[in-house]
Amino acid sequence: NFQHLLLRQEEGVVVITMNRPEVLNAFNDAMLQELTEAVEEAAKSDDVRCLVLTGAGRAFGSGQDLSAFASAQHNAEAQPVSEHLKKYHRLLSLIREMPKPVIAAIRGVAAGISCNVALSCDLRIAADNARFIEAFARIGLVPDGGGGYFLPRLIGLGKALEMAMLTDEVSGPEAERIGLVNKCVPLAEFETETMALAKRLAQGPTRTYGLIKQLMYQSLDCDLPSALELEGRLQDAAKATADHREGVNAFLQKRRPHYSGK
Ligand code: T3D
Repeated sequence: NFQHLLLRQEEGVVVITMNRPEVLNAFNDAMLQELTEAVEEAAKSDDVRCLVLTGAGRAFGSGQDLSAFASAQHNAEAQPVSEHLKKYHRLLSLIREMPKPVIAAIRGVAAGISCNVALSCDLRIAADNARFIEAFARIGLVPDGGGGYFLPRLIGLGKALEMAMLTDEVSGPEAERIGLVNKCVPLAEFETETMALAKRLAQGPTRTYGLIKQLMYQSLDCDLPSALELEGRLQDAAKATADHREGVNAFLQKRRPHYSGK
């Protein structure tokens, strides 16, 4: 039972909705902690084969709750912000490392660290009213929550610097054009399209998706010989899955595969 999250599960998909709509789902400590717990549970559960992260009301999220942030700043015993950021880092690592797909579904604004939590997910679907804002420099901060890592890798260094320095809003259609999101859809179709994508992934070869995440994310940061060595190891693992055998059998029998996620 969560105070600041809504959870629902349907056909192997768990939808986690950040639920502080009165502040556009800004992160306070409690919501961050609950989200980390919910993501950790979803990562462990065999019944969950795809996770969707979204926001209640008119926004995905407005970043760190600035009222909580301001009061902490005025506390003489406040810990350094780098200590506080470790709590976000745990969430980001869980999302990247969980061996199943994670989708960020963005309607309305995604600002500051909420934007970067969305960027840490494997796929992003946006409504056409989405607004992505790397708001940090507006209040004299550098992009945190992995922004300096995810942004240039997704959209290239030039665009990353532009978003971080100018802090201008990027719309949903523009986000799709520059590769910040995979797909932008009309607001009226947003929920249907999100669930269709999530259910499609939940019916896929889950273990292989986990291996694909490992291959892509580790290859980004290593040289070609290491990437090819990694590819060999991961393909050995994929070859040993029940879903690989099912995929080949289904092809030979000219039928649709039924993947168990194993
Ligand atoms: O502590 C650490 O670990 C450091 C980490 C920092 C990471 C960060 O995320 S820094 C960036 C923090 N976020 C921002 O700077 C964004 C602040 N919000 C805005 O600039 C605007 O609200 C938006 C551009 C996101 C949306 O604008 P708009 O016009 O659509 O909505 P609004 O009217 O500004 O907001 C609606 C309400 O939400 C409003 O409250 P009210 O007036 O109705 O009572 C507003 O104050 C509240 N709200 C929006 N964002 C936040 C917030 N309240 C607290 N914290 C927020 N981040």
